[in-house]
Amino acid sequence: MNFLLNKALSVVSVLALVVSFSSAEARPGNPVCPTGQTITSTLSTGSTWSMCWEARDKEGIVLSNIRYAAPGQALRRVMGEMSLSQIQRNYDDGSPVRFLVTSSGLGGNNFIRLTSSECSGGQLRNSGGKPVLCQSQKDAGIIYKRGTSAGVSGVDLSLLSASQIGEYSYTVEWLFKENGTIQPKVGLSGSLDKTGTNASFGWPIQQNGEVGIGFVDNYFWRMDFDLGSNSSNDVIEQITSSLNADRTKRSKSISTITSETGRNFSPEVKRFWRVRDGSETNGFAPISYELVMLNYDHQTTGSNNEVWMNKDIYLTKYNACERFAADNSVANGCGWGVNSYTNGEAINSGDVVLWNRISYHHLPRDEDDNVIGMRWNTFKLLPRDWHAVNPL
Ligand SMILES: [Ca+2]
Ligand SMILES: [Ca+2]
Ligand SMILES: [Ca+2]
Ligand SMILES: [Ca+2]
Repeated sequence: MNFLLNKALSVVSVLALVVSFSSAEARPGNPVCPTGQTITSTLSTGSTWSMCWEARDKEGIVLSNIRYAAPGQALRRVMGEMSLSQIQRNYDDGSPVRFLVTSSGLGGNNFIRLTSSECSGGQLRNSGGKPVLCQSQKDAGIIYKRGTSAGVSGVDLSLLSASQIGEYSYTVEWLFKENGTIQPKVGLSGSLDKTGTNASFGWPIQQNGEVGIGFVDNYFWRMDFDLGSNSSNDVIEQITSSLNADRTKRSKSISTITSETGRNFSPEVKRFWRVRDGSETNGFAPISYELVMLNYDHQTTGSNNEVWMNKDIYLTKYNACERFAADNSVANGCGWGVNSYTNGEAINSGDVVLWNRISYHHLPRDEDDNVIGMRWNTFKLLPRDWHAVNPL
């Protein structure tokens, strides 16, 4: 009787949440997606991905309740919600900073209508009657190979959308791999929107001396990891592998991050971070996901003394109003961006959000005249001890 009453109350409270928050702020707590917003895909080895998708005016495509199952295993939640939460544009000539996600938005009218030929073999998903998302499977090549036996190959689940913001286009593609890896990518294309005459700030692209002005795009990804069945017991660890004084050995150390902070990657000590569950295991070790930096050769702190640009990642306690990494609405007492979200709250065994920034400096080439070939920027989320053996 108590159980039934509790269930009834929890259903009522879920309904109340759905009613009381706008869709942009709703916390996915219920694994049932709104009608038509479910994505499930079984890959060639038998791995399965399941999630909800939503088209928002600002962030474009937002994914929630992302769950993964290795072949023959049960679905386990990885992420509560994931979004491209800001694109910050800084021009090399010192022109004013732009926040493209909040000032223009990747969604709404800025979504580019996708055609069936752009989604060959896949399925187009509509928002407001417009095809904005292509769900498909793509050849991912060899997953592993050993000795002379045939290698094992697989496919990726690909979710792709494209947006036009002024002269530039941004293509966002999420890859979900057989082994549980998530790889979000942003592709810059379109046309240069700023030209000048001073080659110090760019690159000549016309015989008359016209210069394409360089710029840095910073892609901020917001990842509300919610590992396993409990979203409030996740732990962040920092792992380093440091050379000893005579540079003959490399020693690993692990530290738990107990309160909100911003951190920087370090190739020298191989510093990285993982989110691990506080209780669930693979039967032996705690399940976790690690952040794998890629394209770090372009990472930069940016101009204008922007303090939030001094860190690569931020780790914060979940707060529904903390939606954009920068230029967030400060109505209702919410912070402006990641630096203000990072205000000392405890995150040890809690509901954590990981913010990752990837910089890309575009120094124009003559080939950008008059369309820029796609430039991709990406990183990976890699399972660490999600399985006790290679699940494939
Ligand atoms: Ca030219
Ligand atoms: Ca958890
Ligand atoms: Ca905080
Ligand atoms: Ca979380």
